[in-house]
Amino acid sequence: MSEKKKAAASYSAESIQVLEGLEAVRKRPAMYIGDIGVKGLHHLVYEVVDNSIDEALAGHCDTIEVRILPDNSISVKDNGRGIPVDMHAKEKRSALEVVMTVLHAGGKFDKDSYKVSGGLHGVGVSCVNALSSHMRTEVYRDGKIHVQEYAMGKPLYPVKEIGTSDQRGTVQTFTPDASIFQVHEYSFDTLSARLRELAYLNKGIKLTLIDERHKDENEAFIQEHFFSEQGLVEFVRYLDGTRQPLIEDVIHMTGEKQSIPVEIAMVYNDSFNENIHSYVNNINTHEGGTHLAGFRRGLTRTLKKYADNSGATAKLKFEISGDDFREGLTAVISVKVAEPQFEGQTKTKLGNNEVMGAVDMAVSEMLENYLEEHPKDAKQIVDKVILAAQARHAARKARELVQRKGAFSGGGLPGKLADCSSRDASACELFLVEGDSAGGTAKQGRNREFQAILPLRGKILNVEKAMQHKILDNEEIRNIYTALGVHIGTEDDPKALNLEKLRYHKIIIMCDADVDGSHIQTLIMTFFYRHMQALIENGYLYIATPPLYLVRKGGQQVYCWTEAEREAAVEKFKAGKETSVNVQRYKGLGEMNAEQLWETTMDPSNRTLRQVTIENGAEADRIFSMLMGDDVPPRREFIEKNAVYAKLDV
Ligand code: 0RA
Repeated sequence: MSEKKKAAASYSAESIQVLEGLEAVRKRPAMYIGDIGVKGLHHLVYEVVDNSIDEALAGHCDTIEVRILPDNSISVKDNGRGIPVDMHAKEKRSALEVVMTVLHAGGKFDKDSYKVSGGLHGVGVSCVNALSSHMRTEVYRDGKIHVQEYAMGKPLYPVKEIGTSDQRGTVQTFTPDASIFQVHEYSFDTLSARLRELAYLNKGIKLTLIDERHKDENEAFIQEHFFSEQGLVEFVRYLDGTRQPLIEDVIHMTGEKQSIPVEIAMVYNDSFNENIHSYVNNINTHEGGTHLAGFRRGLTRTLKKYADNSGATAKLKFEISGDDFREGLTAVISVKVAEPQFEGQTKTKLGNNEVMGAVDMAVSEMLENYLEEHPKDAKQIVDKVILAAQARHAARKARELVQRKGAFSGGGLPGKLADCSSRDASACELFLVEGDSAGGTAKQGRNREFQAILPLRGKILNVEKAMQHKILDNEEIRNIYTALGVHIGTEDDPKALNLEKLRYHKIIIMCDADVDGSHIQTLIMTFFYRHMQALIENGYLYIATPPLYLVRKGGQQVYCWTEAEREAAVEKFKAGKETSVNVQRYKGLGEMNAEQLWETTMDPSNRTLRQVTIENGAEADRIFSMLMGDDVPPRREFIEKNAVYAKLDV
């Protein structure tokens, strides 16, 4: 510490902390909440809800209600003990005011409670306050109601008593500062996916989401309730709802090793995918980490030992690999770590080394018991693992074939690829186009300097239902790999991607704006989601948005992307008169000529690309398995509800 800083610290640590809190957060919001876009906006809600979840985990609260108010303000109400409002001796102001205005002050009034929740960045409610143009906290405690309001984190008046009540709890209402955030509208689906996840991760808590912006046909606000009695067991059932289970029961394991609580629920299905979702202190660790590594180790070792002892592997001529034990596995792992170290690009990778051994030990012990007690399930699992190993063996041959064909050693790009001339991947775009005919139009319309075109024939393989070697047999999929320039993975890690070899940093799916096109778009997205997830996580995958209508009158014309735009264009052309306006509905890309396709859909200065992001891993997994699986009714329901080709921003 410098002399100057030391002096400042001894001068008055607290007051400096306050200044740092408010101003630093507003100056560099992204440092505290990740970003100032959609994610950051929603993160504010999670931060506030996390405080209520902590209160519930401490055993003092069982109901949390989140409201989206008509102006996109948020209100979070819980029935906990209420934030203390008494005077804080050292600070000479109310404890509530300290909690609301001092960075990281949240937990320090309650030394007994073991903080396990706490948002991704663990910044606390004062951070939300600093980033809100207005915030109001109401505390119901000891028969009284206290309130304080803030503007941009600064109290508007000292905490005051405004009445009496026999209720208990805290109500936090905040309006995100419109001058800080790039977006201002809350997504019901995003909030509901998170609350559902929280309900499963923390059984016994009643969570409600109410949207006061919209009413249903009975004039009631749209709302959804989330409550889980069995926690992770139900979570896994929900995730695997449209898959065919291999064993009847969900395997549930809870334990504590080295004071690290570990809970795991897992089930095997007849698919070929691995779906493991891991959480640390209720945070989804997308990038995995030591807890996941520990789980994999424990699972592999225990299943291998059981399979070897049962004699099932005696006749195999090759080793079973780790992946084989996870094919068709859906699992949720939840650990609670007192001082988590988050690493990785998006700070969602657990770094604490001690957690690896703890989870490994917990899994080994509990799974061994389970297998001994459930020999029928154990046999099903072992049979499946052996089948997976045999398929992997076959897949290796297919992979070697593809790699030998030279695609990965520099030459041999697919014949159907119309490549661009630039070799600067960061500037290059690859359009994956539905059908040869639209592919031809795109080739004519493109800027060949940086835009490459790969036409895809009809419906590409549904990877959700195909085994690995079938996937590599598929010509369209091989063409995608070779055009992109990435490897198919190694035997150790079949999904590993060598992104440094990627030839285009924008991969743009361009399909017809009709039901077939939406299906093809979803098939392609499923392929990327299951086999090239790193590419999505790096923000390289996009969807093109061709216009739905061309509205014409005389020499004038307007392209329209929505019904509202079409109506407005027709109105404008009519200008109150009874003249005829020509409206052309574009059903397919083929109805546009090269120039139109360029103008509306491909020209970077004019087009709209939708970036594919994974907002909620668990929800994305469920949606893909449902959309691409065998179970038709839920798929139809989802498509009807979401008009899937208009919006699938998973
Ligand atoms: C610290 C101490 C106590 C309550 C809370 C924090 C608390 C914080 C939040 C934030 C949202 N809802 C909350 N509910 C409670 C009270 C300690 C006591 O009464 O002894």
